Amino acid sequence: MILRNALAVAMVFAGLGQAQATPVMYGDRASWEAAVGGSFAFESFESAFVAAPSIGFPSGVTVSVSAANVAANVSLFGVNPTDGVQAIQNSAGSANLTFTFAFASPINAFAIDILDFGDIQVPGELLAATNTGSLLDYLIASAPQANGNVIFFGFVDTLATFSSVRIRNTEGGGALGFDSLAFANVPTSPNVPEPSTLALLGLGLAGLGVCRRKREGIVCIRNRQHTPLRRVFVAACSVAPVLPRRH
Ligand SMILES: [Ca+2]
Ligand SMILES: [Ca+2]
Repeated sequence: MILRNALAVAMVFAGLGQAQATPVMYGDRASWEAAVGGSFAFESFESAFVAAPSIGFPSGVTVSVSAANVAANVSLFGVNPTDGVQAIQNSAGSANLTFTFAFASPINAFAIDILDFGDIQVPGELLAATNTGSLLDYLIASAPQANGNVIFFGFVDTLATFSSVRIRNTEGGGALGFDSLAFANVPTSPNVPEPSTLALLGLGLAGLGVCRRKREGIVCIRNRQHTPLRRVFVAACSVAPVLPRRH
């Protein structure tokens, strides 16, 4: 019983660490390239290909789209390449048009130019997610935007790798294109170090002690000013009692 509660408290601490692990976002390509140390793979979508729902490119990325096909594009509806003479696009205009960029091996850094989002003058959002959940419907931009606009979207996940990125347009109309994809798996030093499993267990036992004292009415954490650490203890106490008991 004690061990179960301790593990439950440790899980609360582990969850807290993950909640703090938000990827670092970059507002421009130069900053992103500096962050990854100038070493990254690059995909300009210049290779010859036939429009299809899913297409593999020479850099190792596979691009899939939720409606109709990924198509090559040379300046169509304001979708203008930002590198070379070709971009990829879909102009089906379907609701929740979603592009997925999948990688042959895990990465932790991603950057791309998004072309011509949100120019049909209706409300909408451009949202991003990683397959690991480190990004979950992250808001890149809101519609409306001007015809032919280019939005840079780049981030580095400092705590975990991922193998795909999904970009979704809720606007429900218009074309959407991409060019100048850059990606890398770079060494990172987390901003918030995660405690080791053993340390988590120790903290869990400490949290359990507080819970027991609280139940006995000696100390009531809720009546005190809540520092961040106390809030974790309170969260742990609220989790521990719901575990099944061994009789
Ligand atoms: Ca290109
Ligand atoms: Ca357009």
